[in-house]
Amino acid sequence: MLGRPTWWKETVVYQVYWRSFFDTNGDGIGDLRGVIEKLDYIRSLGVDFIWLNPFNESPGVDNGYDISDYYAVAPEAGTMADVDRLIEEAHRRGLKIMMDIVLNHTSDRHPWFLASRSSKDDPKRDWYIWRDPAPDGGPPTNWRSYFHPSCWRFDEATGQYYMHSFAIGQPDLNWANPEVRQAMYRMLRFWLDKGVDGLRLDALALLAKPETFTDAADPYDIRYLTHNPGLHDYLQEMNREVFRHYNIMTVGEVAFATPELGVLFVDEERRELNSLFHFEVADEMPAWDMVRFKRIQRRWADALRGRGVMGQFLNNHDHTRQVTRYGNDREYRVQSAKLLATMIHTLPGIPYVYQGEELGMTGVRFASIDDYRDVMMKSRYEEEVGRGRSPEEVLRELQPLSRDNSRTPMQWNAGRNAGFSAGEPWIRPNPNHTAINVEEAEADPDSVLHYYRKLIALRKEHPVMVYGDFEDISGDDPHVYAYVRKHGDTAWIVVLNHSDAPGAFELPEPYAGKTMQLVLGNYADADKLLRAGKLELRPHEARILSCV
Ligand code: TEU
Ligand code: CA
Repeated sequence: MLGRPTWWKETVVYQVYWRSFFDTNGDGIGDLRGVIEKLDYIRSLGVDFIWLNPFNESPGVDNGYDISDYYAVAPEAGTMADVDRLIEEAHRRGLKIMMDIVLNHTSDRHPWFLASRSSKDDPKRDWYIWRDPAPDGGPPTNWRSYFHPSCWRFDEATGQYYMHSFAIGQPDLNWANPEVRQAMYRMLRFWLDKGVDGLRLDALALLAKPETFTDAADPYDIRYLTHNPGLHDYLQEMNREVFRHYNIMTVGEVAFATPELGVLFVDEERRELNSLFHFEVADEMPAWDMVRFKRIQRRWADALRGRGVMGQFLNNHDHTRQVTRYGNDREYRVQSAKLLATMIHTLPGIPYVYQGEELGMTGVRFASIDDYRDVMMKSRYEEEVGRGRSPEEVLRELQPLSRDNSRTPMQWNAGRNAGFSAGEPWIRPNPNHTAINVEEAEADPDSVLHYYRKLIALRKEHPVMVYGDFEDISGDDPHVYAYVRKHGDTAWIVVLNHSDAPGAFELPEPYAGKTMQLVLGNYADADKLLRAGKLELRPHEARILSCV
């Protein structure tokens, strides 16, 4: 169902949020040398690709997504020599490197923006989005930013507002200007010529701005910031000018993508991107809803069948850890983490593992807003408290989805700072690192970690996991999810009981009564061979069965 065989369709990606991964110099911030030191660990998982969050020079307003020099490495991350060595050492181990590229905005300290804001006549003025104040002197429109009540910031020097879809320190570039586009293509070639094997393209849906700058009926529904006319012209041009000249994998971060919109980005015939992330789950589905999740998967599978590919993930550096948000991180943490992994790795698409997910790491609740670092959470907190609401109540409300849930240090061992740093970490470690950590997980044959290794290894042996067609056979059952992946003579049935209660699943024709072999399950004592009519399932039980 994933069309013609291609290397990047067969990959598994491991996301490294380097500033929280491993600190080698005791400044409390993870670094590129830390990634190099842990390459053997990463390789031991069986993954193919490492996605590194941005490591370019940046004032750090949004943890590196505000770039002030695309050609320089942030000093806290390391040096250009470290990048070169990381690429080399990764390649030596058969691992590929995916860079995270921020195209929509720069830092407000980037020389381009400094020039742009200096005068209305500056040649770089048109590189950003400047507008006159509204007649009352206020912002040009009522649009919100992802992080702030308005996406407009008044600039005294020239008496105009600039647009920032994210933080105030992240002014949006004007992609309608061909000079901006060429500058970005040049930058992409620079990194690809270094040997980078893949690109994760940040906030891609926002590149093209609305055609008219008028108030939105509902400013909170920020879809107006995305999918505007011109976007696909830019992507086709980017592909012509850059992507098609390299043997790379590209993945677009596409907010508010529906299957209908999504196919426009990844349809192989259109030659834009290889794959995308949609956010129908991570951003748009606040709490776990199995029926809704199944529909999302069915709709995407139907839209992309034979045409294109998507990434499968439930968490990343912007979203609360999956076992906490969607599973049960208490009584069933281990089984639940394994069930979610089984699902992500057996649904059609390219699976992504976010650092620490392979340990079943959980979200965090810090006692005070001062322990949080995330610019998005902090500015929402200020906005709500500024309205006169109780600070405690606002904190409680923001904690479950704070982006810091996934940004606490990687838990290497039970020791000081989870083994992450010898210094004072930039963000506090999750106190549960004493029980949940790599060292413990290595020693326990039933750990989430060992399960991930088995799951990832399976993909290398069984093309059905990559190329198999997908059919949901569980209808709208609110707890049990069952589907078939079929490829040539191979038919796999995945059965998942996403519930704290036992469940059952009756296999439909033509599978009822067939003999099946257990490929992998998350309960050690599950039957290895069974003639299945009705399957009895324990809480959070996951089984991959193969028809024999
Ligand atoms: O996120 C952009 C984004 O569009 C949102 O979908 C994201 O889910 C948001 O943070 C709400 O949860 C990207 C990066 O992943 C994020 O870390 C950056 O802050 C942002 O772009 C700006 O560069
Ligand atoms: Ca460091």
